[in-house]
Amino acid sequence: GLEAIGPGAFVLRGFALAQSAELIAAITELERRAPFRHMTTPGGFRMSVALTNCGTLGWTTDLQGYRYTTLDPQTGQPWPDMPDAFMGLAREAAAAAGFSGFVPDACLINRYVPGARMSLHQDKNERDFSAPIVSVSLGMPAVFLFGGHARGDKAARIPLLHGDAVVWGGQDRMRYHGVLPLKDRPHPVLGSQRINFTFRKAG
Ligand code: MD3
Ligand code: FE
Repeated sequence: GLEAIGPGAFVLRGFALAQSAELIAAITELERRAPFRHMTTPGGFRMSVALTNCGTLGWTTDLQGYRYTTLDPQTGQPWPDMPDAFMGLAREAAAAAGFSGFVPDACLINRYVPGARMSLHQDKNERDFSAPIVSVSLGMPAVFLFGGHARGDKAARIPLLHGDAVVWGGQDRMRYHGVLPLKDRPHPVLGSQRINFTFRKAG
């Protein structure tokens, strides 16, 4: 089912369920080469979410700002290649929501533990805002905040569960969004964590 949450934003419930075991196995391999780490925001705060990346470009933050890099600043090595299965899943989700031809070059992987959150923000470090963004959630449930085009606009609360995919494009691409602090509702496979994949065309 395709659930519209905005004119260009769609939840695809359970879209990634059939591939969840494969995704989880791939993370184990990816984090060997690019471990999850807590980055620092330009304002000097440690993010409660731990992250890593795969694909040509990886999203990073430090005191100097937010940006995409081809090298992992922690290892000096290129970010791991994006597995074909990730690319396929992102392309299929985008196409199902009406965005055919999506070719992501960046996959940010966020890891939340109980209490971790993401405050309201816009994604604006990408070169081309005409491409959609695809996100896939695994593990513990989260409450996603879907706001408007101003930080103070009222935000809708959207539960995101293991296996759900969301596609955001068009006039919804620049909306403020965030994630409420995670509750501890352990998942049978992933335990007390939530993993979120965010696929973007960044370059
Ligand atoms: C809605 N991550 O890493 S992904 C992020 O669940 C981020 O980890 C969240 O926001 C997470 O930047 C949500 C989904 C997402 C990404 C981009 C959006 C939602 C969006 C752009 C516009 C509106
Ligand atoms: Fe975001």
